[in-house]
Amino acid sequence: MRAESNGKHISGAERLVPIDQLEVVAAEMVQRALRHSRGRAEQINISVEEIAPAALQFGCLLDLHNNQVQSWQQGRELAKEMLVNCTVNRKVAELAIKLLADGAAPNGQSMRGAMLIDADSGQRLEADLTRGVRASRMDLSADALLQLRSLLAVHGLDNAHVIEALTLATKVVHAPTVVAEFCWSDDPDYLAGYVASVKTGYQRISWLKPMGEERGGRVFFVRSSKERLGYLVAWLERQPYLINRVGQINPPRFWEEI
Ligand code: WAQ
Ligand code: MG
Repeated sequence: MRAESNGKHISGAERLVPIDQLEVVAAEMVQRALRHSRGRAEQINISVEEIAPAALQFGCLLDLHNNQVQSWQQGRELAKEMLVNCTVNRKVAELAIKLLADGAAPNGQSMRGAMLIDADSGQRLEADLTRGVRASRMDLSADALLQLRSLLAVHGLDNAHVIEALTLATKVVHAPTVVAEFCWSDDPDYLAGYVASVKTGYQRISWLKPMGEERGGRVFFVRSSKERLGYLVAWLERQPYLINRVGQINPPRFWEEI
């Protein structure tokens, strides 16, 4: 589902569900587009496609680490160090933070999808700077979702932002040639984000932008030849990926201990 108002991106969401749940899930998507903190959608696109069960790839959810910072400035510093730790060039990590902060689309707003950035050179590789690359066709199995929600509830994290971001990040970091992902929300009242990689898991950062800020987005850092980029984008956008195992949800770490 993709919703917009006046050309501004409002909300997007992806699901992978058994066909008998299609009507309920489609209705949930419409509701979500109409009651979003970014505003009410004027245009809602829902696209549905059948997927052969044999095409599914299965995965295990990334472990979640919850890093509590005391300001968004501290959050961005932490994100930078985490990206460097994931082998992203320091200058490139700084550039990515600036792009998200300034609004990465050419009109200075949030993009609909993610930037693709070369981890060494900082070059932007996505073909369309407004749309970006949209990770799609990923979801949790019904069992994995139930299990995850009860684990998250213990830490006060059982909300749709966390569940959807963990799901998306798990698919994205398992894509060929992706080094790390960095994200903060475009919802004005949701201030958290994360750095994720296969090695470090999902490193949640509690505060990455000022309250009320609508500019947010995602960066997929890659180390790929030009020839393989097409394959990467096709995999991110089209490979069905069902997460049927849940990782660890760790207790919060505070700034002093990080
Ligand atoms: N593929 C690529 N990029 C996307 C996708 C997608 N499927 N969906 C959204 N984006 C981009 C787009 O630029 C949005 O503006 C931006 O990401 C943010 O999307 O507490 O809520 O759905 O652990 O606002 C992360 C922290 C919350 C969760 C992320 O993102 C937590 C969030 P949003
Ligand atoms: Mg949003």
